Amino acid sequence: MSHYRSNLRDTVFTLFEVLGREEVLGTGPWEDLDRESVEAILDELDHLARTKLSDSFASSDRQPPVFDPDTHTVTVPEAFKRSYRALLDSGAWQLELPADLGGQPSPPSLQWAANELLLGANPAAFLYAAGPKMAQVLWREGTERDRKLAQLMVEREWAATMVLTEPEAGSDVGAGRTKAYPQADGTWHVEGVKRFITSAEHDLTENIVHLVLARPVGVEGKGGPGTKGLSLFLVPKFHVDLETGELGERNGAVTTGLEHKMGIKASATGEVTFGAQGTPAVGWLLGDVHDGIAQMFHIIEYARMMVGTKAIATLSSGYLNALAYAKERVQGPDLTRAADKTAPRTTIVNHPDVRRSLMTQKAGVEGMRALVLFTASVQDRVALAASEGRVDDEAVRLNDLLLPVVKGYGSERSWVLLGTESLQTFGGSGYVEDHPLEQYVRDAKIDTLYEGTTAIQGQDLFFRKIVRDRGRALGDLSAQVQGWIDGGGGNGRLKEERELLQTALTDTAGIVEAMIGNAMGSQVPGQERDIYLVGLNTTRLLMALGDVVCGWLLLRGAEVALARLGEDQPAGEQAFYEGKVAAARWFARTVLPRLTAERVAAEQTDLSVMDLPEAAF
Ligand code: ST9
Ligand code: FAD
Repeated sequence: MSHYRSNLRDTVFTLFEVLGREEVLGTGPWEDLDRESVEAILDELDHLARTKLSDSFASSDRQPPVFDPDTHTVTVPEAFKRSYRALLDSGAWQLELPADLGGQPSPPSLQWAANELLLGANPAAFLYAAGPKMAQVLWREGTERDRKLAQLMVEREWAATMVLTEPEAGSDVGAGRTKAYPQADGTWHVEGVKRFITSAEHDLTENIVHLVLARPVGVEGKGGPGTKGLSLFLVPKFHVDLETGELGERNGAVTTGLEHKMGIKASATGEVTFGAQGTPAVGWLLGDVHDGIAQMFHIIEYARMMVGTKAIATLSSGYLNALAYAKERVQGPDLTRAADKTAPRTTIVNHPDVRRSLMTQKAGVEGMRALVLFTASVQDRVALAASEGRVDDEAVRLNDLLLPVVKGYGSERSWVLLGTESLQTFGGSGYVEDHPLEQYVRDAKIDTLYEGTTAIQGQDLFFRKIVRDRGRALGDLSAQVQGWIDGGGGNGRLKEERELLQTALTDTAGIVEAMIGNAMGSQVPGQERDIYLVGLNTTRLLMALGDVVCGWLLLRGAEVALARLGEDQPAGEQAFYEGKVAAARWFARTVLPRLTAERVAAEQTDLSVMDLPEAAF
């Protein structure tokens, strides 16, 4: 049986009953899609996820890809290759590509609903399959030459990597030292060592295109310090005849080591040396413009959404595995008969503490699924406007605001819930390889780290998405939440929850207010260190905002579910809607009240921890 347990019913509920996605189907670039066809696509991918795609999940963890240091090659296990093939053959990646690049355009809300299934079933396969999608960046940002490469990447299913990190440049990408030297023929020679590169080397595809950030040398006004001095170079593993697609000599971009990781072992993470093996690493400048960090951020934005979705997908399967186990595992008497040594033993799902844990998992994951799909629905607006030659500025800003929440909050909450609740539900059995939980916990830890750690997401949220945006997107989001609170839906049955959400919204606004006050205070000469007060609270704000958005979306779902509960329907549907209401109430009553304490902590933050000598830690 597959390790992967999906929850398509909740996805469909969120897409259509809560977020009204029919609105965008059958319109503009998506005129061929309707609810029925979208559900059929999801059904098919769900089947793939629970069969061929997930088949190699555990085996490729136990026998991961092997690196040969003599040939600098990586061999991927055969079972994994079959899963990868099935993923590509499904054509799921085409949903994300424009028609002129061989895609079958679809709304981002459908794409992310589909991606949850694929990422939950086999995240490493999804990562290797990034090539055709990354080709989009070449297609959008590139010259005719780059566009030819993009077409080859799609037609020939070449893989691609995003190459930023160096030993001295992790979060601080601008500290990168890799250089690029211009050549007389218009190409560049890239020189340097990059590390931690996902899909750096493997035998799944005939070619790999590396998208590399490096500092151009000898070009006036370019190549200065920091991220703005970086340019983006396309460096293929094998040289390519762009007219015929024929592969030439091996290029000088060579994998010189493979990491031995805690999790996601099927995904090969390598050190890549550019130009140090006697062969130059020849590349060319994307779009012939020196705009590297902005170009790379097109990929990073996608990848941050992807990492948050991956984390949540894993938690969802973790919860459903835990739920199934809790319904079968018999242990101990019912608490009401604890003193009676002859009392019958009960399944653990009947113990209050197990119920607390299961409902905490259910509410957490369903709230975060709604967060992902709500963000994707904002991306629907962005894409729809773009297809009409417009920019929906409000949607762009809101999406920008939500991305660090999806990535930062999504990964943190998912990993903690996976470990403290989903695995815990299994007792000692969760710790051994008989169940997927121990692998889930190892595999999901990376999500709080790559594509910018949680600290980076918190800073991005406050400094870039709130302060630099002058609070516009946050104001818009708050107004949407407030609008729902004031709307009074739910027929009086969500009154207490509305009040709890109101308090949580006010408390989160209080945290923002305290931080803005500190940021402004730091502008006063002599008070520069007040900016530390902000830095001490950026992660707190990230998590608080995530809680508010999830609470709001869960309650919107509960409002819909309450209306449906009055209708005549099959028992399974009745139970589903009851579960939606219960999860929303649980989240409102047990999670949201904590934000009052977070606000107090934010308001009471002082500089004492910054004044403390290092030796005192
Ligand atoms: C990694 C990969 O970890 C792990 C998984 C592998 C996944 C592979 C497969 C992925 C699938 C890909 C499919 C592709 C599909 C693509 C479809 C696309 C169509 N938003 O604040 P400043 C820019 S990889 C947008 O001064 P610092 C902006 O241009 C490693 N742009 O930064 C800005 O200029 P301006 C991941 C942003 O202080 C400029 O940067 N590593 C944003 O110089 C400078 O901004 C990391 O993520 C943003 N949020 O540098 C590094 N932020 O201001 C984490 C910045 O004029 N570190 N820009 O607009 C950071 O993010 C740092 O904050 C820093 C700081 C490097 C940006
Ligand atoms: P550091 O930046 O050294 O951070 C260490 C700690 O300090 C973290 O807790 C961090 O939050 C904190 N910190 C650092 N700076 C600040 C600050 N200014 N304020 C507050 N806290 C801070 N990179 C690629 O380019 N391409 C890839 O494909 C890729 N894949 C990866 C796959 C794996 C399995 C791994 C482990 C990493 C991968 N990375 C990749 C690199 C990844 O993006 C970085 O590891 C990540 O950005 C963090 O950098 P770092 O590891 O150097 O940590």
